[in-house]
Amino acid sequence: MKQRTIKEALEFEGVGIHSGEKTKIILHPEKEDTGISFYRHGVRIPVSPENVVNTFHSTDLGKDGVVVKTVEHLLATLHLLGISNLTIEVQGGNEIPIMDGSGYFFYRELKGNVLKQGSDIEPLQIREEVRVQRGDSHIVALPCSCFEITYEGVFETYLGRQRYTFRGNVRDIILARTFCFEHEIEFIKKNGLGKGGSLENTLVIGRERIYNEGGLRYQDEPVRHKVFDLIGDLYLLGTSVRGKFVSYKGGHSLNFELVKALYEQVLVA
Ligand code: P76
Ligand code: ZN
Repeated sequence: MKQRTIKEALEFEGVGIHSGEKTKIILHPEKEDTGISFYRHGVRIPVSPENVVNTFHSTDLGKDGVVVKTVEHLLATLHLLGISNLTIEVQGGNEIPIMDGSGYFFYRELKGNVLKQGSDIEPLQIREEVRVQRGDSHIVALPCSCFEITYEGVFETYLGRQRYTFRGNVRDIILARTFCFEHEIEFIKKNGLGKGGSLENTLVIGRERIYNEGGLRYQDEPVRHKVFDLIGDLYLLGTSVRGKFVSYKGGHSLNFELVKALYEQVLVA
């Protein structure tokens, strides 16, 4: 697989879902073998499991006291496009703009701007089964030359049990928005999170109905979004991944446990 960057700098502006602050990000092309990093207040934060500082309701990176929150949706879009060399400058707030809650805006602007570079990059190949578990949640990674992700969720609402498998068609997940349950909002707000959350950027799910006008974009939109989140968290490894993944009720913390286990395998190899 060829390394990729973008043809020209691109900007996005919007609020952070958790901080509520307005932030501008500028994506800059980078040379081969640079990798992906965030850049804020003069500090470069390479995308790596070593720089993860939080996984509670978002995946946040940090280094030398500088933090960039909620990187997962942008990373998922970059992973899907195979963009491997890029600097993301973060101005104003410290959180990646949530846009409409999905990867759609990032994907729409980036898609026609991908630039293939000369050198190859080896995707990280799952070579043996890896399993992480916490309580009744688990994620299994299995060897496969494919990239396939299954997510199964059990929701305490009329949504019930949903299961979805992604087999590579970006259109099937790119519009899936982040979501929250009405009965969780108070707890989330008490933790100082979700300050930028609204019906413009989040699917708000009540016990009996969806609050957003227009309803769902896919009948199983929440599990499609969970697949999207896992694609983003896997890109913390810094390279595309090849394998089959099955997540049962996983979230960012368990995704990160898997990433650490895979990272250790790469380090010893
Ligand atoms: N999101 C995760 C995710 O997508 N990670 O990548 C998540 O845990 N969130 C994001 C949304 C937050 C809660 C935490 C949120 C959003 C909206 C509101 C509150 C919290 C609200 C509201 C509102 C309701 C009615 C009227 C007006 C505003 C998960 C999905 O994995
Ligand atoms: Zn998400």
